[in-house]
Amino acid sequence: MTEYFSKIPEIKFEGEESTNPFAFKFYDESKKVLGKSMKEHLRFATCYWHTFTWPGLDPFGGQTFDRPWMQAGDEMKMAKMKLDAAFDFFTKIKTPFFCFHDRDISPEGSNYAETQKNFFHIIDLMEQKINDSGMKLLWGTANAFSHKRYMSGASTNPDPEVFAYKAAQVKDCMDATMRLGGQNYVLWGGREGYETILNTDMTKETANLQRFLELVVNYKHKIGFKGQILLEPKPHEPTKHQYDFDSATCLAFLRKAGLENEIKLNVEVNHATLSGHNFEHEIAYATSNSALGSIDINRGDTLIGWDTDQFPNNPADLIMSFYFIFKNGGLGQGGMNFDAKIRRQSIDAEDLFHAHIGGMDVCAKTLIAVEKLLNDNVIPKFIEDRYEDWNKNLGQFIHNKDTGLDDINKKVIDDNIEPEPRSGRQEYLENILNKYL
Ligand code: XLS
Ligand code: NI
Ligand code: NI
Repeated sequence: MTEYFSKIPEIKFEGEESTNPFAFKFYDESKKVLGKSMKEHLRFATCYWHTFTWPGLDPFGGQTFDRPWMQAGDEMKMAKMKLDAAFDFFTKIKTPFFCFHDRDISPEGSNYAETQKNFFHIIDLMEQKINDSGMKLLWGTANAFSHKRYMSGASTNPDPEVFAYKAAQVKDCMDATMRLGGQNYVLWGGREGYETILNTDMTKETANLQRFLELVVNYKHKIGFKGQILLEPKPHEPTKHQYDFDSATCLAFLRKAGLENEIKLNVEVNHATLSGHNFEHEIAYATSNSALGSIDINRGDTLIGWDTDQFPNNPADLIMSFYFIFKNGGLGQGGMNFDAKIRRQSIDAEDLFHAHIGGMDVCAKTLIAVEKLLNDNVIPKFIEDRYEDWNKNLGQFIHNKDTGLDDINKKVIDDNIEPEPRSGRQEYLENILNKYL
């Protein structure tokens, strides 16, 4: 048993006036908002990779964290110590869910059979911990991007052996996710993209990616996995051109493959900003196409160009995304995974708690704001009214399947149509939104 988090108490809700840094100020898990408890709406997950595995690297510097399970030595012993610490953390922070990659929880062996043995050994222990603690698994995923075998991609690698290796990993990880009661299975492309067209057959690579997704969906049905399969868009990092650039690109890919009813999206804040959109655009796109599965919550830094994966700290960044999520009935089987890491100077055990407490409070505060926004109905009503004329004669005429371009042309002349420009009222709406923050 590791003592790493032993000095930190269980985190409880104390309210806005509390000065206790180890207490929630806004996240009151049983508080009812929009008809459900905060816990049920927000469905928070702690992620295993950034929180317990990431050693504090940046592009110019090495490890800064010195966790007991990061020492040299018997790797399986370290993996078990990490598992103990992780469940200790979960039960104190009380995110109801967690997420993991296969390689976060157990080390590679000298061949795949040994890797598989290591993995299922930890899965057995994890299953026990889940049963004892009541923690739930939001999603599992396979890491097919860190090892050098994946440097030229996994399912888009020119070498079919690499494809096969990834497929082997994903099969095991899907089995484990199902066994642990996982509610989703996530596929983040990692290196599914390319660096230079000089050495790349894009047609072949994308056909192989499609084949891989088909294999995953077929296997889901074969084993009777009830969770959602989710694709996580990201525009670049690691590769220059990712095939899963953003929500629109992923959806176009899924539709071409005929898999749009089988695979939904796991949308991440910092990936949205890296793609030149923002999170609310990505969420609005996903919800308007009934494709939102789950979200990875974090933030980037406008002054740093890479995926800094910081914890969210500003409701203004999230409010419109939450608006689209909760206006559309919430996250369903998905959740909010803190795919976020503390800064590399935040080296203490308690820093992990400050980060999660802050992130959970910011999301709770945003949810409360969205409840007011929806109940006051000023912004939703404004949007509805702005498109109101589409319910009237002309709108219906345009949508009538018997109407042609020539009929519309004739109508413009016959009815002497002269559109009057109308204000978009952006500043007025920004002032209204400001009231809720
Ligand atoms: C990386 C991704 C990754 C996925 C899981 O940028 O966000 O963490 O969520 O593989
Ligand atoms: Ni990310
Ligand atoms: Ni992510």
